[in-house]
Amino acid sequence: MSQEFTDYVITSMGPKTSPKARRILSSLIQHVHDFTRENNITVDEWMYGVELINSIGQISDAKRNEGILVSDVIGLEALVDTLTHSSDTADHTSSAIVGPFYRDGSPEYPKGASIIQKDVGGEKTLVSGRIMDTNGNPLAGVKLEVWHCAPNGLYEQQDPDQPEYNLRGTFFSDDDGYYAFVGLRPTAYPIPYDGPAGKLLQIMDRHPMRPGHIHWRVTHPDYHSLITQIYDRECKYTEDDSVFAVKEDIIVDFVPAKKDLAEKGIKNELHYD
Ligand code: MBD
Ligand code: FE
Repeated sequence: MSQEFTDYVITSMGPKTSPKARRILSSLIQHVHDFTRENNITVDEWMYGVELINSIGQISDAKRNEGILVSDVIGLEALVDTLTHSSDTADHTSSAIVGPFYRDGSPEYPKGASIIQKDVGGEKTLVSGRIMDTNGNPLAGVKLEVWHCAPNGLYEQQDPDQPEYNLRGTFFSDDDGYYAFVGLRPTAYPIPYDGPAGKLLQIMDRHPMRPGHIHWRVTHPDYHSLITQIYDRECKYTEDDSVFAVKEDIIVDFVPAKKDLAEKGIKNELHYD
């Protein structure tokens, strides 16, 4: 069926459709029809796609957002993240994708506290720095939520052996904009690959590894928020991320901890403003 059929489908939308819905759905229908014609999609191939989409819904729950994961392995979340910020004028820390494992409501800790609720191995690391506006003025009372996975490659909600909200925390910057917390030096890990995202990776002959990373959500009622990640420069997957989310200015350098910290069992420090 030709473009005439596609136009007929698009113009079937009624007058109550909002302009935005009309624009986006027209474009979606156009692209999906073009894709289908270009690839001569058969009933069997279409059904394969339908089953893939259905399986994403089957496996997604609070522990596992497979819709995000499937987006991630085809670079869609990375593309949307970059597009969202493409017209930003102020010079700010780059954003990064939120990923499938954010949880609201992590415990609030005082400055410098540890988010490690249970020994799960790994190297203790002090992360500290200053939160500033885009003119370099320190910002007080900024809410900072951080989360990372355990060295076994699992976020707390995926792992029955970790306490609730392990390796997650909420902090507020102090009067001079400083924040600090103790976590683990993040390690490379495979994204879950036993579901539809894993199946796509397998079809594309790709590995599931992500570089060691810490997620950040930085918010304040009077400012634009920032969702980002940091990546360890020494991790080999920082050059080859399965979800295409690394940006140069959010690659960081962990340094060996100073003596007073080392005596308290802290191995590394990360200074990050
Ligand atoms: C993750 O931990 C992650 O951060 C992203 C973006 C995708 C999959 C797993
Ligand atoms: Fe992650």
